[in-house]
Amino acid sequence: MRIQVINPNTCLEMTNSIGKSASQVASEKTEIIAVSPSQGVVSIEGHYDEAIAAFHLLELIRQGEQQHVDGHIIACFGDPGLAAARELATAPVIGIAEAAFHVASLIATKFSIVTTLSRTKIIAEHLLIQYGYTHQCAKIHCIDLPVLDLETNEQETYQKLLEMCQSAKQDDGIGAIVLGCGGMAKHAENISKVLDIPVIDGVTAAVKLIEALHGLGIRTSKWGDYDYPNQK
Ligand code: 2AL
Repeated sequence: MRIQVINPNTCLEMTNSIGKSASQVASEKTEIIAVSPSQGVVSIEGHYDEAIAAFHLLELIRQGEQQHVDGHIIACFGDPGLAAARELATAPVIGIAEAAFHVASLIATKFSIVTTLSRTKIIAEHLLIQYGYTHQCAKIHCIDLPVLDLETNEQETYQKLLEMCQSAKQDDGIGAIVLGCGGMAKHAENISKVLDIPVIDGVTAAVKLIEALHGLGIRTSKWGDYDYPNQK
């Protein structure tokens, strides 16, 4: 099977690192196609960025459908354009925030999120409400470094992430940590090993969820609001 992993920002380094993380967990028979838009925003750090990114992402979803991919992943923690993408797609579409929340909720009664900038916190809060996970999320922590620092300043961001995950583990009364950015995927395994607590990254979680849906032969419903957009 083929999974299109879309980094909705235009940062190619991040697209490559997300693709690598996805490939590491994909089964032997799964091909990961990591893509990003050529136009849009270089990182997604607020509502405006999300709106621009969602517009360009939808074109990539359309292209992926034309290439008959078996699933799409929206690899940004705000899950931008998710419902609209599902209208365009017959293959399943999964956002990395919803994938991470679903998986974390299966292995812990409570989790905390460690994300990037404080201004993106509200986006995660809105998603928790929308997906029905508010009662399971203890706290949202922000490392307060720009998204692109995950590529350009890898060591410092890793250290900050590690420290924040450590205090979340100690203080929040949780059983798992969710990483709140596509660019953090590469650090999940290490942090989990060092801190000895499940650290859920949405990119890898989404790969395994898409593989599961594919195995079950389940695709996006075209009955109801996820039907193709009305022709005008
Ligand atoms: C993100 C993400 O996952 N990619 C990006 O550009 N911005 N979200 C975030 N909260 O940092």
